[in-house]
Amino acid sequence: MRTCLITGVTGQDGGYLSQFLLRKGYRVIGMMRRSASSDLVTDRLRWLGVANDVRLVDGDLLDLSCLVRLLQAHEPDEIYNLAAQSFVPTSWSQPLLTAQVTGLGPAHLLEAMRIASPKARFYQASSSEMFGKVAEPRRSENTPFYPRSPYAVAKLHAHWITVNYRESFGMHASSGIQFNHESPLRGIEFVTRKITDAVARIKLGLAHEVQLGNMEARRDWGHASDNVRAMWLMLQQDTPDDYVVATGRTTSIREFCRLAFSYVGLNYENHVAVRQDLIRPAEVDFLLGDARKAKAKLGWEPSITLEEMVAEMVDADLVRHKTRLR
Ligand code: NDP
Ligand code: GDR
Repeated sequence: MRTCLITGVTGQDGGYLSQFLLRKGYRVIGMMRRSASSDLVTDRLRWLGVANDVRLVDGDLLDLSCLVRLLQAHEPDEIYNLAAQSFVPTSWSQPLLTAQVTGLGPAHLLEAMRIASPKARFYQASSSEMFGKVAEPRRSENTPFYPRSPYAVAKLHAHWITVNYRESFGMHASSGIQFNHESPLRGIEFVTRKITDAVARIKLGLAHEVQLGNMEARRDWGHASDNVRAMWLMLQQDTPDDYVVATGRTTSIREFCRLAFSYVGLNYENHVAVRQDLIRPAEVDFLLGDARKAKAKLGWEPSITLEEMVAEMVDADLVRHKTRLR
C-alpha cells in the first residue's frame, strides 16, 4: 500500500485529492494545522465522506522541525503540497504572512524532504496567477510570468524553488500550474461560490442582492475533482516536470452570474450590485490556459463542463440553506 502526505487537507483540493487517493488504495496522511475549531475545519472531508479514512496529523508549513518529524514517522511515497494562504485579496492585507506560508512554506517542506524523504515524489500547487499581466492570450508552460499580487509573487518563489530542487538535487519534484478550479466545496470568499451561495439565498427569499467587484475579469474555470487527478498523474511519471492544468475556455464573472442566476430562473441584473471597494489594487483581467502538454504527456483532460459545475454548486447551496431553514 502506497502512502501519501497531503498538506492543506482541510481545503477544497485537499478534500477531493484525499477522496481520489483513497479510492486508488493509498494510505492518506492529512496534515492539518492546530485549530480551536477542528470539528469545523474538517467539514469538507465529512461532506465527501472521507473524514474517517484520512489519518489527520498535526503540522504547520511554518515549522520545519515538525515537517521533518512527520516525514520520518510516516515515510510517504508521495507528498502533495496544497497548503497556502490562497485568497488573493488577503495577500494585500497580510503580505508578509502570505510570503512566509505560500512562498517559503514549500521550501520548508522541500528541505524536510532533503533531510528525511529524499526519494519521495513531490507535487507543488502552483497557480495561473503567476502569469498575471501577460500579453499572450493562451498561457502555457513556456509563457513568462508577471505576478500581480503578493500571493502570485509568493507562488513564484514556491514554483521556482520546486524547479530548483529538482535541478539541484535530482528530486522528483513537479509543479502543477493550475488554473482556477471550483466545486461545491470552494471557500465562500471566492467569487464562484460567493455567487452560487447568493443565488441560493436569493431564490429562497433569504437575501435580495450580492455585492461583487470586477464583473469583466475572465477566468478559465475547471472542476476541482478533475484538477486533482492531474496532480496524481504528474507524480506517476518517470520524470518530474511542470504542467499547465486548464480547460481552455475562458468566461467572465458577468457570464458566470448569468449562468448561475438563470439556472434558478432569475435575472442576475436584478440582484448584482457592483462595489468599488471590491475591485483589486492590481487585477489579473484575463486567464486562459493551454493544457496541451498535460493532455499529450499525462493523458489528462477535464470531464466536467462549466454549466454542469454551476448547476452542481447552486444545487448544493440550495440544499445547505434549505437544511438550515428546517
Ligand atoms: P484552500 O484555501 O481551500 O486550502 C488551503 C489549505 O491550506 C487549507 O487546508 C489551510 O488550512 C491550509 N493552510 C494554510 N496555511 C497553512 C499553514 N501555515 N500550514 C499548514 N496548512 C496551512 O485552497 P485550495 O484547496 O483551493 O487550493 C489548494 C492549493 O492550490 C493552494 O496552495 C492554492 O494556492 C493552490 N491553487 C488553487 C487553485 C484553485 O483554483 N483552487 C488554483 C491554483 C492554485 P485551514 O483549513 O486551517 O485554513
Ligand atoms: P482568484 O479567484 O483571485 O482568481 O484566485 P477569485 O474567485 O477570488 O477571483 C476571481 C475573479 O473574480 C473577480 N471578482 C471577485 N472575486 C472575489 N473573490 N469576490 C468578489 O466579490 C469579486 N468580484 C469580482 C476578482 O477580481 C477576480 O478577477 C483563485 C485562488 O484559488 C488562488 O489561490 C488560485 O491560485 C487562483 O484562483 C488560480
